[in-house]
Amino acid sequence: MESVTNQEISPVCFGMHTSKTRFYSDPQRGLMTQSLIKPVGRMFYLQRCGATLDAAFAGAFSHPACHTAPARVFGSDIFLHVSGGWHDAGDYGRYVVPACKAVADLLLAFRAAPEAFGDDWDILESGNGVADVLDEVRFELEWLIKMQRDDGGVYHKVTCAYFPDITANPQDETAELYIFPVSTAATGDFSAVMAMAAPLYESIDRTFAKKCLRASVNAYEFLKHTKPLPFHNPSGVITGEYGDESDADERYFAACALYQATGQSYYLADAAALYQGGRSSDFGWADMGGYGNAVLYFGPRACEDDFLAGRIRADLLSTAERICELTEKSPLGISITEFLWGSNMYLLNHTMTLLLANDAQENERYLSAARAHLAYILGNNPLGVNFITGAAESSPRQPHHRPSAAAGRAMPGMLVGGPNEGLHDLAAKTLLAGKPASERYIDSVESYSTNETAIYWNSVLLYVLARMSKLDA
Ligand code: G3I
Ligand code: 9MR
Ligand code: ZN
Repeated sequence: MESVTNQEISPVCFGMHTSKTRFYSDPQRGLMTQSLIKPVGRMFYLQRCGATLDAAFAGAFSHPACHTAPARVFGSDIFLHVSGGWHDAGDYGRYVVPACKAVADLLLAFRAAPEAFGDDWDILESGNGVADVLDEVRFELEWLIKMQRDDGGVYHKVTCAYFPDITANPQDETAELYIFPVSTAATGDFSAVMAMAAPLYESIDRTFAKKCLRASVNAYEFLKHTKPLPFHNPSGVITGEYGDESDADERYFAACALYQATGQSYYLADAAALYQGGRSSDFGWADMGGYGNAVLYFGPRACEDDFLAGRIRADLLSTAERICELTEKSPLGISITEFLWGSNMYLLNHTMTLLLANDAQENERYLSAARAHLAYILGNNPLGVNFITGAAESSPRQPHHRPSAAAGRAMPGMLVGGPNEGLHDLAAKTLLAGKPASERYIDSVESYSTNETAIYWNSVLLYVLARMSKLDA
């Protein structure tokens, strides 16, 4: 391993990043990781919807309150107030399922490495005595609560029917907003993250913590008497679908989180019945079983079902072993073998598994694979691209992200999706067809399937950065 000399490290937007991230020694790696936490965390603030983003905090990305009109419950004459939350990605949709993945990542990150999270992200709430990551998550939780019906079911998403022009600012998207039907995946995820949140906000605001727990239980009760309700876009609606044919993992996640929050054996029995073994160990927006495992196994409440805890542990360790084998065999030094839409997220989800496995049983092999994965994101990849905007000379400058396209500059601190072998957009089809899968990425505003950004990609990145900054400090 070569090391970067100090002369080779050039500060770009916010720190010591270089396209030569392929080679860096331990202290430099620690510093790099640390300096990325704030911009990557601030991205959530900059994605806020329904609130004025003041120039003092948001600079070029300031905007008046957007998407504040009441939204029509699809197919009805009922209008509801559901403002707030973060814009999902390069579009302005707000989708419950991926939002819950983002919240789960951020809450797990705070739980595992609270010292990595300051009250100094230069957001509206900075300096209020609460870690900014918790202020940010609360902003999302308040919106999520508005997406719940009185009967406990949670609407799948609120979006327009179409995407606006790529240079539309948030306040420019004024087409009618629709609230789409309740799905059981959204309801399960919602129940889970509300239960995760309740104990964390207990010492900050008891009333809010109680509200989260009530909302969680209400969603859970709805699930108990409701058969799977998968979501599909109605015809004529083209905004994100986030469809998921199986809600068993979301139900499991909710049972695990409610057991942690309440200690009631009723939820633990449900978790044991819903546990799906190795099939439920992932951390994708459609695969939330890994979060159930993490929440149940790592406490703080000890899992009273020793058998279940043992299976989760074995599952976690064997998944980590498999990830290590793939990493060690791979010419790219990473564990993913296919490059799907958002490949960078899949890679970081694996990194999260490695870090959790290391918590269950310390193993240098897991950490070394985790470091290799983060190094890939920071530039040690076939394209030599650092996939985080503003982080290095090689970072994306033309993300498929409307506020960036409107401002004429990339919002900093955003992880792009990365190589996608599927060639799902015209730029990719035209320019990348002859390339190997790992090089099917283009820094073009046109390429939504390789160069978009998303809250639930940033959230897992933030988890990894927070944990690695501690490990490499
Ligand atoms: O699950 C199948 C897998 O079984 C199969 O082997 C593989 C090969 O084709 O495809 C897998 O499905 C993929 C699916 O994601 C799950 O990974 C689809 O090909 C792929 O097209 C799909 O991409 C999703 C994309 O929306 C299009 O629906 C991305 O995961 C998702 O992150 C992305 O999300 C968009 C929102 O819709 C709108 N907002 C922006 C956001 C980010 O681009
Ligand atoms: O801009 C949209 C992006 O946010 C979505 O992730 C993507 C996939 O659903 O779709 C993008 O919108 C494109 C649409 O699907 C097809 N016409 C071109 C749009 C990009 O400007
Ligand atoms: Zn908005």
